[in-house]
Amino acid sequence: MEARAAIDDAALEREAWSVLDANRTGPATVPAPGLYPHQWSWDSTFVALGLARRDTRKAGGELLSLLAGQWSTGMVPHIVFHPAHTEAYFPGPSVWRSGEHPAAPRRVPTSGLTQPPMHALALWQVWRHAADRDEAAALVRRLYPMLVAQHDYLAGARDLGGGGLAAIVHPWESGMDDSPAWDDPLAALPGIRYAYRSEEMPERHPDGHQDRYVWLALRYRDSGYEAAYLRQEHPFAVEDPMFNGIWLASCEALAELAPVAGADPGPHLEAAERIRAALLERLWTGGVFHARDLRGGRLIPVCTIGCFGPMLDPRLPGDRVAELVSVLESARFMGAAGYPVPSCEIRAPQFDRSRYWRGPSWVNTNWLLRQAAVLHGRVELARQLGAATLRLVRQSGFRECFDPFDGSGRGGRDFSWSAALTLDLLA
Ligand code: 9WN
Repeated sequence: MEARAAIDDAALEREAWSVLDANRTGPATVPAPGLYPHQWSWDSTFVALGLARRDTRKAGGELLSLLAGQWSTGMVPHIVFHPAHTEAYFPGPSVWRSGEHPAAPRRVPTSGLTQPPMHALALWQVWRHAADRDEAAALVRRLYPMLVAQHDYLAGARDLGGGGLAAIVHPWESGMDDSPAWDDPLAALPGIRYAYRSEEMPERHPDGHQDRYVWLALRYRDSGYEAAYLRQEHPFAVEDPMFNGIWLASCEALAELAPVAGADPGPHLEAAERIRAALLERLWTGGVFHARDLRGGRLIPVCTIGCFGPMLDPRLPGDRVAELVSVLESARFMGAAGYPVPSCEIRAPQFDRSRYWRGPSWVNTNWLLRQAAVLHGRVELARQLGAATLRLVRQSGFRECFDPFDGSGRGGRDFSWSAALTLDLLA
């Protein structure tokens, strides 16, 4: 295990800035040099959140650059490709072929999938913390209609279950790609023999899921990225509590931002209420929220970090918050991890301390849970989550994720959201 000498707050802050500076290409920040050389959607929202207290212009630039990739359907793509490195990541623009789709932007190549709608939540933080109120108000006015279009897209094109929640149509859309929550829906896909020769497939997912990921993306692309195809045929459709919890929190954020943009907050509060009711009705069981597999017609049993997403709802009833917190603090998650919060419940057979979303702790999900704890007045929980996250980056640097037992780093180095959210935690 690698461990660094103790580092004080000022030095940690300087290191975080130098990672973010090195990862900037123009107005956009890439998640990690080499590994992810483009702009990723939820990564950029975490970068904007980290920049929010210190540099409104850069935070706004990050969001604007990402939203330059928004489709006319309102869909915000999960990757906006950097023109200089188009094929440096697989699957690149030649796979997605966004340029051939009438709804995609003409000059900005993008993927055809989306990611958790953190954007309004990020803009709300930028607005709250901005020193220059006029500059921040101008930014809100510019971004507000784009975010309304994003939310309308989710409500209109992604309510595949008809119950008021948005469905993800690919594991990449969850941001938690190889989470064990998607194992069963992926296993149920028809026999897949795909297209791309093995040497074209980076060995990022040694379990063979990469074949299924690419197959699913190509099925959707070949439908013409059609909403009707998603409703009627697409074989992967899951209501994820993290995605929907974030969406709900972003609806609340849009309600806060609406008056700044001269708009009525009412519709956003109504949307939040609809999502809240649907989450409780469709995903709540056994004291937590579980993802619902719409094609398999059942709740997915494994409990992951995603099960706590609806805690981001400021109006989640107190008894539900209490039940969620007791699972979170138990030996299933924080209680048995030296470096919380593991991305999968420790006692699950699928738990793997070293593989991405199958066990390691992540700075962004820790930050989201800390945010939720603050919202619900759980002061001690918020303190613990903040301290544990800073301990991880102090010990192992701004890694992509961390072993939940010994805190050693995993995945990419100099990872942007780990650096950016550290800035927020230090503020
Ligand atoms: C696919 C960029 C992204 C994050 C995701 C993370 C990982 C990509 C991959 O990297 O996903 O989108 O290649 O595995 O799981 O959360 O947005 O950092």
